[in-house]
Amino acid sequence: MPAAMLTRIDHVGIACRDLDATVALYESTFGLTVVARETHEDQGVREAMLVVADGRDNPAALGGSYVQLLEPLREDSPVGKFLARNGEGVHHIGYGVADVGAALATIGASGIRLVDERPRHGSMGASIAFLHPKDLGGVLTELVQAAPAT
Ligand code: MC0
Repeated sequence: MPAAMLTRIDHVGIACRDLDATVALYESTFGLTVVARETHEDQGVREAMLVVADGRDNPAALGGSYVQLLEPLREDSPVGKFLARNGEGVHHIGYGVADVGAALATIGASGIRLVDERPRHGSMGASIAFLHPKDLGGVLTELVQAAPAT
């Protein structure tokens, strides 16, 4: 068994049809605050990150935790296809790691299918990689190495 490599739940990614309406729902229901809004053309998605815990109270966790609301830019994108199949709901879980490249190498060697063979750019300057849901109990899983604190 490898040494524990997940440092926190970085975010829960939630697929929605109307980003602005869903942001308003999470703000009014939970008092959450949007800390970033980004469009990722390569992923076919626009998104909002709402902070749950900023991580300053727990430096060992190497980052904060968030709700990530995702609206597809196109029907043939990962979130567009997910919505057509399942409707709105939890799309993926993102876990914090100290070193996403090292985590990918260890997990890949264990036989889990990697969606991303190499880390790429994610929300808020993070370095990320996805693991295939079919090898992880039906859960699309993302590894997140947060950008260094400024
Ligand atoms: C697809 N499947 C899922 C799923 N998406 N299962 C659980 N959770 C999901 N989110 C299942 C389908 O139901 C299907 O099952 C099988 O996987 C193949 O799905 P597909 O859509 O027909 O096939 P692919 O191969 O085109 O796509 C699947 C794959 C893709 C996971 C490779 O969705 C992908 O590359 N996802 C990673 C990127 C992503 O999700 N980006 C959006 C968030 P059956 O049983 O019918 O075979 S971007 C983001 O979040 C970034 C900005 C960030 O956090 O920083």
